[in-house]
Amino acid sequence: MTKVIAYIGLGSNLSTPEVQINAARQAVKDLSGVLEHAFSSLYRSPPMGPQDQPDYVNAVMAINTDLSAIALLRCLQQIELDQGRERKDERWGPRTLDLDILLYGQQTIDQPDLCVPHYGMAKRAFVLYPLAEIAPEIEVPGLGKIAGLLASCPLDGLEKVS
Ligand code: ROI
Repeated sequence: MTKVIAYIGLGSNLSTPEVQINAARQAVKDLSGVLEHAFSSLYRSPPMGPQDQPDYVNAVMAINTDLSAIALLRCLQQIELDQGRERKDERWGPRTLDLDILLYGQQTIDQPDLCVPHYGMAKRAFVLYPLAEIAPEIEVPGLGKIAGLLASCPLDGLEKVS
């Protein structure tokens, strides 16, 4: 089966976020049908959305995979649950772990529970900057080259932490 490079956004703002991100990285690496291709630095940023929650730690991971996009999504959702993610009613509330498929090769996917490229990525510094660090030449389907996206995305308090 053909391998695809997929990009995953990782985020956490509860239960020692760095620990959550590193554990999630290992869990993704342990999936069968997945090889790690690259992993960005960790970045800290104030919450986008409700402000009465802790700062987030974010990173982006590139993998080489023969899992379908939906199979990958299900695996990522299981990792979120394994790391104590609770689905609350509050929109944009704090979370132990968020794993989003940002890109899946050059494919555009529009399904009820999976939208790729990720719908909010062009406006999110905490996604674009780590992505650009590991894929400076990447083209986001429908949105253009990463350099152009970065140029119109303010840092919004994003800082590299490691
Ligand atoms: N804000 C930041 N800075 N980082 C995130 O990963 C993040 N994730 C979210 C919301 C609540 C939108 N805010 C975020 O889901």
